[in-house]
This record gives sequence, C-alpha cells and structure tokens, in this order.
Amino acid sequence: MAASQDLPLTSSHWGTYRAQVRDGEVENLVPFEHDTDPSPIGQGILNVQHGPTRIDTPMVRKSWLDGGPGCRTDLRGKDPFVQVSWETVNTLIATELNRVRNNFGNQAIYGGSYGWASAGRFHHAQSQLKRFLNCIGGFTWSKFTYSFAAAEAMIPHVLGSFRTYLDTSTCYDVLHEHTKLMVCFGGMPLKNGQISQGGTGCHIQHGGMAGLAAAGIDIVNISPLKSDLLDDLDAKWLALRPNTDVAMMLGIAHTLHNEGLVDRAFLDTFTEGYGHFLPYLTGQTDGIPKTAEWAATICEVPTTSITSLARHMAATRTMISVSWSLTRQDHGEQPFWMAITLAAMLGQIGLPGGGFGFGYSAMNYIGGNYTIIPGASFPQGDNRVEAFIPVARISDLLLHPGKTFDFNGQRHTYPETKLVWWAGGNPFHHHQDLNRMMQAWQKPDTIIVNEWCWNSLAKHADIILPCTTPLERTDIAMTSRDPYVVSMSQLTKPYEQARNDHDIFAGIAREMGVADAFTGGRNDHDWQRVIYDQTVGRAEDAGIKMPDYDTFRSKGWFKLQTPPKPTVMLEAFRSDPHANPLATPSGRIEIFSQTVSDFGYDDCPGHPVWQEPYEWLGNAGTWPLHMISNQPKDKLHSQFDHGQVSKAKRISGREPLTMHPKDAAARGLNNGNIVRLFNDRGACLAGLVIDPAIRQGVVQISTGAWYDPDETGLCKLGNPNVLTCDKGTSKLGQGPTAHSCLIDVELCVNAPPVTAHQPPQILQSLPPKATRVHK
Ligand SMILES: Nc1nc2c(c(=O)[nH]1)N[C@H]1C(S)=C(S)[C@@H](COP(=O)(O)OP(=O)(O)OC[C@H]3O[C@@H](n4cnc5c(=O)[nH]c(N)nc54)[C@H](O)[C@@H]3O)O[C@H]1N2
Ligand SMILES: Nc1nc2c(c(=O)[nH]1)N[C@H]1C(S)=C(S)[C@@H](COP(=O)(O)OP(=O)(O)OC[C@H]3O[C@@H](n4cnc5c(=O)[nH]c(N)nc54)[C@H](O)[C@@H]3O)O[C@H]1N2
Ligand SMILES: [Mo]
Repeated sequence: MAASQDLPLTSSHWGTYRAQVRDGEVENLVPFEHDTDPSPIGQGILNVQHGPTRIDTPMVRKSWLDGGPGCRTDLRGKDPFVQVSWETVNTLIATELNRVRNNFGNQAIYGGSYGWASAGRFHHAQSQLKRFLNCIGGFTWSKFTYSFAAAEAMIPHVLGSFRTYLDTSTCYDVLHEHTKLMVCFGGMPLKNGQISQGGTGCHIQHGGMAGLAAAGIDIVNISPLKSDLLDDLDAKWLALRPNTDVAMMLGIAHTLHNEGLVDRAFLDTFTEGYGHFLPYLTGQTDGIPKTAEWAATICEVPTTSITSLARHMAATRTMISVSWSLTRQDHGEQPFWMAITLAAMLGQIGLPGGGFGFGYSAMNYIGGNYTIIPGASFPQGDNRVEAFIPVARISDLLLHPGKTFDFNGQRHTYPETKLVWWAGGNPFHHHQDLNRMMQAWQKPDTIIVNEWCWNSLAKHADIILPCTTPLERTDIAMTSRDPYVVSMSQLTKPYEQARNDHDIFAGIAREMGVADAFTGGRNDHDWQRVIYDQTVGRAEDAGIKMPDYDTFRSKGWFKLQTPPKPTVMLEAFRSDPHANPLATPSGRIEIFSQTVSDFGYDDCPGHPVWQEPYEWLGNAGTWPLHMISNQPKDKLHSQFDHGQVSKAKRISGREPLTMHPKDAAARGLNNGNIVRLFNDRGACLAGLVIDPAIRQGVVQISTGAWYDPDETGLCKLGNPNVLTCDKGTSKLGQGPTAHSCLIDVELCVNAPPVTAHQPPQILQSLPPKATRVHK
C-alpha cells in the first residue's frame, strides 16, 4: 500500500480524506494529514457505497409509467418502481417538460431544490439543475436557507448585510487574547463544528475552544442542553426555557439601563433608533418594564443570575455568541436583532474580543481566520421566471396556488406547480410537518429526483435519476469558508448505471435541443479547468497567489495563506463610521428600522421585541414537553443515515431521544425503551436515553433519521419533522420554525420494525444487472 501522503484525496462537508483503494473499490478513508481533529462522519459512506440502498438504473413509478403525469399521485411512496433505460427516461422527461412549459408556462416547474448536496465546485447538484432549467426557460425558485432564513431577511435591515458579518466573525486568536467573558445563547456545540459547506480541510473548533479554556475565559452556556458546550470548558450552564432568549436578553438590557451601565456614547455614534427601543424596554409603551424579574418568569433563569450576568458583561470584555438555531423558531428574526442591540448597549462592537458573533461552532468556519477566495463557479445562467418562494414555504406553494403571501415588505402570489424537481436536497429530511407535506406532495403531476440512495425522497418520487457519489467523480473542493483547496480524485467507477448530475442533464438537454447551451461545448474536466483558471485570475486581482491548474492537480491540495491581520468583526466601522458606513439607510446599526416599521407587520415591528412563540413551555397545555430537534452529531442531516457511523448510535434500533430523569419517571420510562413521540400533527418512535444534562420539560431528538411512515403516518425510525409545525417565523422572514414544538412521550408497546433502509419494490424490465460482490 502506498504511503499515506501518496493516496488520492477526496473532500466533503465534514472533512478531507485520503482513500485506500483496492481492486477499484474504496476500502478505507484516512483523514487528511493536515486535519488535526478529523470527524468520524466520513466513514459513514463506506458500507453504503454499494448494495441494496444504492439506486442502480433510472426508475419510474409504475402508475406514472402506466397512466402518465398525475396518475395516482396518492400512491407516491407506495407504488413499485419500474427500471427503464436512460434513453427511455430522457424521452419521458423531455416530453413531460414540454407538456408543462407549453401548457402552463415555466413557472409551473418548481426547481428551488434546496439542500446541501455534496462538496465539489463543479458537481454541485443544484447548480447543474438550475443551469439546465434556465436553458429551457426557467423555473420557480426559492430564496434563502433553512439554516437562518429569518436572519437573512432581518439582519440586512440592521447591519446592511448578513453574510458579510457571518463570514467575518471575530476569530478565535483574538478571542483568546482579548475576551474575558463569552456568553453563548444556544451554546457552542462542537458536534456542529464538524461541518463546513463545500469542503473542510482542517477542523479548528476544538482547538479554538480549548484555547478559550487555556486563556481562563469565563464561558456561559445558555441553553436547555448542557452538551451544547464541551464539558472540559467548565462553562456555567443556565438552562433556560427554549425560545425565551429574547426575554432573557431584554432582562439583561433592562439591568444595564437601570444600573447606568449602558454605553450611551457608543449608541449615539454607531446606532440608530435607541430612542424608539428604550420606551419599550422600560415599559413606557406597553406598561411592561422588561426587568430581570419579568424575564425570569419567562425564561425561568433566576433573577439574580440575569442581573449578575448583566453586571459581569458590562464590567469586562464580552463576546455574545448567538446560535443559528435561535433563528429557526417562531419570531426567529428577534434573537439576532436583540443580541446586536444588547452588544450595542455594552459598546464593545468592533473592539477585539467584544461585540457579537453569529453561532461560534455552528460550522467549522465560524471563528477561523481565512483569506476569502473569490472562487468562480459553474454558471447557472439567467432565470426568466420571477416567481419564487421563501424556501420553507414549499408545502404552501403546492397546496395553495394563487394564494398571496407576505415576505420582507412585499406581497407575492404562489404560482401553480405541475412539476417538481429535486437534486441535492431532501425535503423529507428538512421540511416541517411532514404529514402536511405528504398532502402537498400529491398535488404536482410529476416529481423528478436525482439521488444516489433509496432515501425517503427517492421513494416518494415519480422519476428517479441515479447519480454518482463524490467518490465516483473528479472535482475541486474550494470554498470561501476554508483555506484548503483540494483536488478530488475519482476513486472508483460509477455504480451500475449511475451518472454524474452534469451528464444526466446533458442527456436530457440533448433530447430537448439545448445541449450546446447546457454544456457550453465542454465536458466535466474542461469545466473544472475553466472554473479553476477563472479563480486564479480573480485571486491574482485580489493579490492572492494560487498554483496553476496542473501543479494543483499533481500536488493534490494547497492552503491559502492566513491573512496577516486577524479578523475583528466591524473593526473598520468602529474605527471610522463615516469612512466605513454600514449599508443600512442610516449607515449605522439600526436598533430601530424605519423600513421594517413601515412594513406594518404585527409579528415583526420596528425594533426587537419579545413575542410569545406559538408553542413554548409558557403555554404548554395538552403537550407538556418542548422538543428540540437539533443537528445530528454522527452525520450531516439525512446523509449516511443508513451508514455505519449513524447506525452505531441507534438505541433499540431507533433514533435516540434524550429526556430528563424526572420526566422519564413521571411516565414510567426506562433507558432503552422504545417510546412514541406525539402531538396533533403526527407521531414517531425513538429509543430513550435518560440524562440529567437536559432541562426538565425539554426533550431532544436529532434530525436526520429517514422518514419511515407506517400506514398511519407514524415514523418508525424517528424523524422529528412529523411533529414540527410548518409556519413561517413572521411575515418578514417566513423562515422555518422547527425549534418551536411541543409534544408528549409515552411507552411504545409492539413497535413495528424499521423499514427505512430497505429499497422499494422494483419491477425489473431491463436485463439483470451485472453481478457484483458486496462486502
Ligand atoms: N426539525 C428540524 N428540521 C430541520 C432543521 C432543524 O434544526 N430541525 N435544520 C434545517 C437545516 S439548517 C437544514 S440546512 C436542512 C438540511 O436539509 P438538506 O440539505 O435537504 O439535507 P441533506 O440530507 O443534506 O440532503 C442532501 C441530499 O442530497 C443528496 N446528494 C448528495 N450528494 C448528491 C449529488 O452529488 N447529487 C445529487 N443529485 N444528490 C446528492 C443526499 O443523498 C441527500 O438526500 O434541514 C433543515 N431541517
Ligand atoms: N454534525 C453536524 N453538524 C452540522 C450539521 C449536521 O447536520 N450535522 N448541520 C449544519 C447546518 S446546515 C447548520 S445550519 C448548522 C446549524 O447550527 P445550529 O443552528 O447551532 O444547530 P442546532 O444543533 O439545531 O442548535 C444548536 C443548539 O441550540 C440549542 N437550542 C435550540 N433551541 C434553543 C433556544 O430556543 N434557546 C437556546 N438558548 N438554545 C436553543 C439546542 O440545544 C441545540 O443543540 O449546523 C451545521 N453543522
Ligand atoms: Mo443549515
């Protein structure tokens, strides 16, 4: 076997690996030698790269094939599939696309296709799909992300941009040197730091956190889960009620105001509208002073903890970290806005180690110190369709064509959808209230999916186009969020008839007479060279030196130089607000936004406010437990749920559910029990883990288990999105609100077996596939 450094490389959102390949098969993935804290998630693919969960040929749902578009859409997820050839499927799809666009217009095609797909600059499934659809006249698209849609709409009103400040969080080196107190709303979950979108070279979060401890920085974990901060950091744990962070921040702000600890000079110079916010804080406008006592009744953190935290924050260099999860709850616009307001009152924004940061360790890149590479990408072309949805409004789009919706100051209408195409995302993973989505899913005439494995999305499609995994293609991992650029080698040949997404679309484009427009006369290797060379040109203009393409390919990777000056968020603004104004109407931080106020939204007024979420422990009646469905430690979303790393974490074969000992005792439950989680919207099973390190009244179940419904809609494996509510954060952001969810839990007797990882019934019409030896 070759020395490790000579083995070919591949990259993923969770890390870079070298591959041991034998007889054309990937046997092992060895972490990249420069990754000082590799993630085990990478091993997840090894036992599922082949085998029964892999999709081997194009497939068509039987009723669709027999009866045409729209036939028995109620049988999606139940019908058997028929194997067809690429030639047949390309003709079927071309005919159907022409029917839809000629009769209903291109806006009847929904190509929003949200999701993470795989790392790799060229084989990015969404870019491939969107370019193809743009070549045939466009599609209804989606705006923003599930990660933090509420902030993507809100924060530009406050800071002028969201992404700019997300990408320039003050780096760990500066925190180590200057910060004295780190206050983390939603903690700093190391489990999430395993990931960065587009590829990860070296994991920095553990080292960054260890440095905080070594520097003796006080850390406060404000979260229902103790595990949101590493035990070795010895953080103080304030186990607030979920979704009450804004109330707690207001209590802190009121204490600062009451005790003369507010930095008025900072507010006067750098912010706009504190005068509108203050009467709300003091209760002048609504008769409710937002005192620490008031906050304590809502968040159930003791008043003294709130007041002493406020004094500590004012007395020392304080960094406020606000987890992205706080945007994925009802009124998810408010926590970031209020955290910025609180940081402004402390007056430390733009100083080294002070101010605020959006979610340290929400991903590996937050707190890094990187040269941001102006990377070129595969061009998607222009979309001639104007219709779009805020990304999490997918069920509304399908259920309510013609209905209007509010969004960020404007009113829009949902178009009618006839065809849905997903490539590189999984709505049966990411969307809320899956029983509602199942109703919506019956509406379109045709659902096409590019997938590599028989997950719930593939099982619920009409036409499935089998795609390759990154191990089966050459690519470049290159993202502005990681300093390593990695040459991804093709390690093994495509499985059975699987094709790269690009080749899938090129085949259909040929059938529709737009092959040249789609491919630009290039193959995948040509495109990768073009993308790389364009990046080298742009980098040169920005003073960044990169190796030429052939040198890069032969060495396999390179690392961009660390910038000489460490990143301090909003440093330039702080040093000269007139020369470096923010892109807001006032040029300053908008604690009050006239623009937002003028929208006239009852659920998002002109300054940050506490509003009760639609579901929280303060209104728990029938449903006494708040369910946190956070990101899984052992995988990325639903990817490799069927792989060995994820399966090893299962309890009694189900997704683990963490519950406080008192809540378990009250229900007569024991460790390892199979339990049923339920509310008005749905039910799923889970395997019980009793743990005192969770707030009483809160339960936690990670996302990611493949949706596995029985005939009643009960998910047998444990997908929490059968329980979550499908409501937008507010009229402003319309973001998803998975983290506002009440349920109850009971013992499950006679649990049905899990079938999530079994392929559907397949009627073979093609010659038997080549016999292959599975490991
Ligand atoms: N309850 C609850 N729900 C949530 C959240 C939560 O906190 N709680 N979080 C939300 C968040 S932040 C997010 S970002 C979403 C994530 O939701 P998604 O990004 O949709 O989840 P993934 O499982 O990553 O979906 C990626 C899909 O792409 C497929 N894929 C991988 N590589 C390729 C490829 O090369 N080509 C093609 N065609 N397909 C490929 C994978 O098999 C997988 O099915 O979930 C959201 N949902
Ligand atoms: N291993 C792994 N890492 C990932 C991902 C993955 O799937 N797997 N997904 C990636 C993606 S797409 C994203 S967007 C990021 C998301 O990053 P986050 O949004 O930070 O992810 P979560 O794990 O949902 O939430 C973090 C913690 O917030 C706490 N929390 C939830 N609600 C509240 C609340 O109301 N108040 C307070 N104070 N705390 C609360 C929960 O205890 C939870 O553990 O993670 C990324 N990292
Ligand atoms: Mo996300």
